[in-house]
Amino acid sequence: MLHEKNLQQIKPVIMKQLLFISILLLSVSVTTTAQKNTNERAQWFTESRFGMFIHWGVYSGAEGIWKGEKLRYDNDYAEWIYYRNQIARDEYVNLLDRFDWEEINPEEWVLLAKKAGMKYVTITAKHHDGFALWDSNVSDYDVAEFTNPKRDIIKELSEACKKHGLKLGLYYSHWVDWEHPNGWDHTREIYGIEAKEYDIYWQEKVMPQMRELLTNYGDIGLIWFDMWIHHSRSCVTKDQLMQLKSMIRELQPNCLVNSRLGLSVEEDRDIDFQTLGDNELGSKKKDHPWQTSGTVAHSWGFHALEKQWKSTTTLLQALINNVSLNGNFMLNIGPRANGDVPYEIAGRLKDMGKWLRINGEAIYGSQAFDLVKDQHDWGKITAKQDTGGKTKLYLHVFNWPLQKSLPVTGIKNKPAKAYLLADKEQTPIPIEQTGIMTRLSLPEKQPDPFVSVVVLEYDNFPEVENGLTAQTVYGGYSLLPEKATNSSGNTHIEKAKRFGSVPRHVKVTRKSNYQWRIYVDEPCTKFADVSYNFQGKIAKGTVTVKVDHTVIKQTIQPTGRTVGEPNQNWQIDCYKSHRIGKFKFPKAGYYDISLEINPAKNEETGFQWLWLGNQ
Ligand code: FHN
Repeated sequence: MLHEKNLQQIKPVIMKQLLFISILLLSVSVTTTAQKNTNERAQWFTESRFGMFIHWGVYSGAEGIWKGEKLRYDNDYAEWIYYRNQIARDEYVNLLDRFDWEEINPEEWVLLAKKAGMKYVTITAKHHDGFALWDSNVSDYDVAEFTNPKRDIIKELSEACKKHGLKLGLYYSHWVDWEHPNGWDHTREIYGIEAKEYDIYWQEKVMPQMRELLTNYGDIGLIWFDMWIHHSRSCVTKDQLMQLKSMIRELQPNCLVNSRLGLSVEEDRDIDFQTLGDNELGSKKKDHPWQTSGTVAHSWGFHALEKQWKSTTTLLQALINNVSLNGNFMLNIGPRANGDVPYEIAGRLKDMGKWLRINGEAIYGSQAFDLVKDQHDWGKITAKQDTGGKTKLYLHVFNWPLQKSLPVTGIKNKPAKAYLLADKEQTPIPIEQTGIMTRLSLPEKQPDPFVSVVVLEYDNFPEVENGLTAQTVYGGYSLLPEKATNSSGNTHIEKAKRFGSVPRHVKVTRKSNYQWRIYVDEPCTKFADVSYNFQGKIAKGTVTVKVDHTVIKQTIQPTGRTVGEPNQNWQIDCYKSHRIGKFKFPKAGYYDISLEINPAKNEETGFQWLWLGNQ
């Protein structure tokens, strides 16, 4: 995406697009270093990459339990307790008696965000329960009404953000509101609501409350709406959304708006960033800004019975994954009713901050590189390019290779320099460049307990060769049907089933061919194994592997069945690896590998993968 040569080729197209976009949007600009399709006002957002989400409100006092009963519904979103446990409006606010107002200090959350290396903070100004965390003149269902002296959490947080140099984001539940008599409550799926009734809620609560938030709290970095379905499937009309968006643009022209307003980035280019599903990490590179909001455990609001804590490594890998695909990560804290952030969350955030203090260069302002996602089995790559074209690639090594040799497949240029980002001396890491294989001899010890980062420096943007299956860290090639550059016959990939006990595969019912391209950096011999499932009783049909002029053909063998889950009568078709034979790769270079599966008539073979390995 940063490729200079590509940029030259597509310049006329880009110019046309630029003209079109700038007519549509006065604020759009594209530079060689910035992510494409990013509104000018969203530059800070893509630079920042890492933010804090705060779910805190009346529900924090319930801690996932109401009158001794655990939250109903296993998704365990503690902030849904009002709706799930069918609590009465006026009884719900009694939970505020549990709040320790002496202790509650939003500045602490901002300080934690700063320690964690986060650049913005987004708080639930109003969640689905309809309760406002600010002093609202629109509704008395607000924090000021229930505190003495009156508190205004949004004001306190906005001042703290300003003081410590973080951007402020406000979550506002516009679609769902369980408190207002005309708001959307999912029970209305049964009993319905007239459009004009719903508009009363919209005009008398949403619009004036949003006006308050946009007027009284200084610069707002972003408004985070939370309609997780497209507006066409909801009771909210496009006109209502446009009315709201226009007010934001009028009152705070620099404020970002996310796609959960109910409009996708594709349909309305004025939407600043796409919000993926809860905890849904990126799976492909996108040129517009996007973000995953994620939790450290499962619930967003504090839940006393929470058990599923993700490790710091998992959270860091989530952040890195997203940045490697041009995305952001906003990680949630669910403070308690005294403002405390649970240790399991605060501890992990501080660890992430420590990692970012050393490796932040590979995250902030970094973006996706040109190689396809999941090219390498050892980790992810992020990239940075300065205006002169000098480029740094950051190799985030998730698994430090035991044999200390790291293969990077697909880059034609030899880096000018390689070193560990954690190493202030920048001690050179030996590099061997053969064709499009960059091989690094890593130091014995992994420098970081979570994720170690190796920097590759190039004088110009490196030239990339895509379409290859990369060498795995232990020297083999995992040739999966989805990585084939060419295929014919049956190509549809069946998803893994039964919790992965039935792996991803292609159902082959007629003659089918798959082709891959690999690069071998030294002469070698590799064994070829094919994993398939065949439920016939006798050997029938053929599998043929071809490398250059060597062809090996084999009859398809029955693979039988196996037990997926012991003692549960759970039996599945067995996928077994079959050794096909040995292939020689006499010199360094590209090789095309092809596989033909020719099943017997009316008999199906499930093809999983072809493996070329050393043993
Ligand atoms: O229902 C909410 C949920 O409580 C939480 O706020 C999350 C955060 O992304 N959004 C909704 C579900 O997607």
